[in-house]
Amino acid sequence: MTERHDVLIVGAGFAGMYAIYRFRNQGLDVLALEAGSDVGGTWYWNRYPGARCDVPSLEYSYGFSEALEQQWDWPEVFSAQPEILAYANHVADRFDLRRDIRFNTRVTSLDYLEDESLWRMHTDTGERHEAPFCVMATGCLSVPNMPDLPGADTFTGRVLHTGRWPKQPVDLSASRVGIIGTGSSGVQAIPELARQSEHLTVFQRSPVYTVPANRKRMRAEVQQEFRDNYRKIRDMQQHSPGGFSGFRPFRGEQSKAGNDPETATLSAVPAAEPVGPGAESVGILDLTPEQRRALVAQQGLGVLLSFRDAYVDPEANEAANETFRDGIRMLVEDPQTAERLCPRDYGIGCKRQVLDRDYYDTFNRDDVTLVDVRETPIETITPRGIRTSSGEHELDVLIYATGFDAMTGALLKTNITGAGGRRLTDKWEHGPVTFLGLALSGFPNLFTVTGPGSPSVLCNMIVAIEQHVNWIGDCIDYVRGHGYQAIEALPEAEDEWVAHVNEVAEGTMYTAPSCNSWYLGANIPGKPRIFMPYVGGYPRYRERCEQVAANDYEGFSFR
Ligand code: N01
Repeated sequence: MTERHDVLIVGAGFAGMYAIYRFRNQGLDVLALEAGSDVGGTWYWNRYPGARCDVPSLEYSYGFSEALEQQWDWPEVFSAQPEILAYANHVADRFDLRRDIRFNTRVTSLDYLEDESLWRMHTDTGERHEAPFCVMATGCLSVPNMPDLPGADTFTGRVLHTGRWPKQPVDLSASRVGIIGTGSSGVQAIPELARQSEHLTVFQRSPVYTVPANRKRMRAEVQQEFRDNYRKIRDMQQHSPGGFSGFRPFRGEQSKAGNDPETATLSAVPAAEPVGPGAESVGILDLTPEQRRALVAQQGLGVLLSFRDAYVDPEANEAANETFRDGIRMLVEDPQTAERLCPRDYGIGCKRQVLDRDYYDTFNRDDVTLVDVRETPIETITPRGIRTSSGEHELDVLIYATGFDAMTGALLKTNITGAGGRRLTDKWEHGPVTFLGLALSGFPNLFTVTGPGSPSVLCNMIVAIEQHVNWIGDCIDYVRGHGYQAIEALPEAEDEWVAHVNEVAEGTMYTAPSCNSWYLGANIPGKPRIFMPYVGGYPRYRERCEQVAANDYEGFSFR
């Protein structure tokens, strides 16, 4: 039997949840399909020890409901995964979202029926649904990357991935644990795993530039000041490159938003910590190496993120990198381990900034071993552990913190076939092509929330999600209101947008030849090397979306 709806939504993370609320409120009959057994998306799947958000919770929260803003209490400035998931659950309860969600249901295919102007969906539970509109709220980091290591399936101990952490508590107290990967997930998990396990072995391929996270509890007066100013704060978010207001009530001042997306992200990172010396005016090259080291000794490694020249000038970047390495040498007692932890072949600003709690200190513990797999490569996984070129490391538990097939992974896995039988896998053979990261030519009435080509992961995700869902909701109303059956991005609009996305990324550290990040798809063998998010800043992007809508959806065709 086929169920018929107005809009099908794939995913019930923060994007899917808001889409249900928004579309329902405009009178549409919606159904969301979710592979997990409950809401929360990223925060549902990533339950590994130490998981927390790198955006302040008062900003990483929905702005669509004033009552919600006024009533939800955040326990910490940067909340941990359980709190964020509790918030998602509260939102689902409060707005009765679950009645329109089919859980434990994975979408296996989506086909566009041109004659009927309908999307037909099949699921792994054997259901069939149809709707004129389909919204992919599948998240940017939702398909875990499992590296293809020889012997991987011979390991007889327990295997876990940080992005698919079990719901039941994992007791590691008597376990020798190995972890592969030192990105954001690994860096957050490693100190906790060291505390929880008998022994931890860290298999590191690329060392990381990580800075201490803000660890402050939420003060009632801070939360209240946010509540009192929320409308202004939401407006400030709309004008900030990274979607952060930078509102700092505890200092009795409101910082102005940064000038580029990543530094805006970073400015949110040490927001409650001392920031660099007149960060806007002083370049790192204006300081002597001794002055730079003294600054790090006094203020911590995070201070190096506040030098804007380090993000655009290779010489300044290397000065920051070298000062960072000196900082690691100060923090890690064993000189050999310290050297192994020093990143050398890429610079600060190439990858998503990593935040930690006690990361470098963890390597001063006797029960933690660092294995540099560039120096001693992994030869094979064995039934008992991991054998590198220097010998076997016996393990009871092997954890992959090896990241995700980011931004395109979930969309390509869904088996989407558009008009004329064209498959998305073919359209994106050489990398993702979209108009505004929202729509695709050849795929009428299909929308992507925070898709490739939109600010997405370079922006406060909740701000980006709300903007996209609102735009899509308005667009659906426009199509229906004008009696059209379908809207579709024009190929030339798509080409022009993709060229612009590439142009603004050029010359930044993100696309430096030495940089190999998941932003570029470089973490997945064979994935085309394309810088996927839009780096031109959220306000510029938002204004372009608004202009398209105001001009009767220029760049789209209607049927
Ligand atoms: O994934 P990653 P992640 N052998 O791709 C290594 C968000 N996030 O899950 O760099 C050995 O960054 C790989 O090594 P290399 C955030 O946006 C946010 O950690 O490719 N190692 C790397 O060290 C983040 O950027 C938060 O050489 C292998 C690691 O695995 C994004 O998610 C918390 C390997 C993967 O790092 C992804 O972070 C967590 C192999 N075959 C995540 N394959 C917060 O909000 C891969 N690696 C704080």
